[in-house]
Amino acid sequence: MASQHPIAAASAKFPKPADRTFQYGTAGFRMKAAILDSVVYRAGLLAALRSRKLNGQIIGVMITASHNPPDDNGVKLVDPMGEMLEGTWEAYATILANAPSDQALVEAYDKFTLDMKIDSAIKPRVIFARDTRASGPRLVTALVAALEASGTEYTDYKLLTTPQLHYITRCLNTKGTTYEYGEPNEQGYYEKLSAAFRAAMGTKKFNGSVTVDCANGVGGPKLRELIKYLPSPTEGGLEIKVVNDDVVEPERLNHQISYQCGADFVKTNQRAPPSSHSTPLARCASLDGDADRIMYYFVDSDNSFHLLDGDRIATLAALYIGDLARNAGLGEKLKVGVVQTAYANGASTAYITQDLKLPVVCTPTGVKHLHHAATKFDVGVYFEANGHGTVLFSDVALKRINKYEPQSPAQSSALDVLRALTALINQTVGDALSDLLLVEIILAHKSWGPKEWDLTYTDLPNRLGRIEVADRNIFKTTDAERKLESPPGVQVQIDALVGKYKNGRSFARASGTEDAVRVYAEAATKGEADELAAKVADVVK
Ligand code: 16G
Ligand code: ZN
Repeated sequence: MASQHPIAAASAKFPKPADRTFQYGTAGFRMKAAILDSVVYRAGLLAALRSRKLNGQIIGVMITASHNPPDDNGVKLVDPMGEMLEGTWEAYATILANAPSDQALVEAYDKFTLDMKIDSAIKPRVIFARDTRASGPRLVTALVAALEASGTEYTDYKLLTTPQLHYITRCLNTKGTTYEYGEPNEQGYYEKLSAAFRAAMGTKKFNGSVTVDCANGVGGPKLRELIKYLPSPTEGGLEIKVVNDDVVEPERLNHQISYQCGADFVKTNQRAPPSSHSTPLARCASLDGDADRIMYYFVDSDNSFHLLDGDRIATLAALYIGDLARNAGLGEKLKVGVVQTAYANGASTAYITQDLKLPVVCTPTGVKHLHHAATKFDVGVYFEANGHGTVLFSDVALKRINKYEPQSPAQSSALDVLRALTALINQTVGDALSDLLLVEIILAHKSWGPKEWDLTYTDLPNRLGRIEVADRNIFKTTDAERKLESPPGVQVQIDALVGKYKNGRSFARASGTEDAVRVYAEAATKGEADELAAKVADVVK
């Protein structure tokens, strides 16, 4: 018998569960960690192919399941500029993951090499990292086996937040070019953020503290590390109180019941994690399990809870950056735009278009869609309501900002802050740590507490529901998920219902991560929003 192909030989150690079909979805592959070994092995092969196809540029691989429970895990690929894997390659990932045997896997791998004219002489290069889940080290073994079987040069960055891996990927691929992004290591990340933070802060002093719930995930130790690089509260710096940063017991991660922590807990339960001990009007924030999402919140003097979600961060950033651009004398030269999804509260959209007078684009759910749309503006602010987002500065915008000669001291100081923000804000992907510092800088410069921020507009009451259906795949949307084109006739019924409610708006879409359909509704009062959601759910069932 001929000796076995190294890829098949290594694959035999990570057999594919016969009864499973896998799909590279909006956030890569994600499922129970126990059945993920073959998927990670095969994702490693795809990373090697992708690197070869891009002439040996470095591809990132992140092992994380973000806000999911501790016994889940996942894997996703990062493209050379730190962006998410290009859409067409998601299908290749799915094909490799589902190859029924080791031999079929080698055939698919060889076929991709041939079809895409990939030069096998090129040495692939891959870097990877993981979050704090207990299954991480085991899955790394599967990944390394794939990288070795495919002749890939690799570096293990161990524990990182997802955005840190995106950052390092971009740094490595731009090193020595005019687009150099930073030092390609964790320390370089903290140094870049802290230098930008100090520059943006200028002589401003911080008022009060911010309490950050780290979901007992990788964001905890990384935030503690970042704090070491930031100006201390005694120097007028920001006081950051870290809570829920226990990564020794991985089962505490994102825990909604006993340990009550994380961005999802806050959004779902509309209350602060008990450990944040929030006092009236104190700033609080929660991260998710891999620190790419952040939610702010506070309790008012009457103890009512107020969530400041991704829509709020987007509007705050758009307001402030728009003002800075005008004050720096670049108002006409920097077109600021905001990208949202259908989940954005209608009041936030109205505020952006009517008060801030900025354009809004709506895209389907999933960071890659928002990110892509944001690149079309000089300054593209994008956030999902769930707290994932960032602000992108185009190359043209960066040149204008960096070259502009200020005409007055006022222009000069606005320009300094604007320049600092272009370095403070992670340009690769939404980053909870970078977003945290951004929000704090803006609030400090505006001398705003959470209440003033909250008062910029009033959210329309809304309701999000989850409906189990026989087959979610029959639900096909159009118009950035705001309308259903299939099943036929359903949209007409939704429209008729919406028409009966003041400020009514509702849509239904199949979830990309769960076997369910989500229904969102908003209306003038809470009772009406609940009623509309329930009626639309009845139509969908
Ligand atoms: C994924 C997406 C997230 C989106 C969510 C929607 C990324 C990195 N993550 O987690 O942005 O909000 O899916 O989930 O793109 P759904 O399709 O189940 O509603
Ligand atoms: Zn996440």
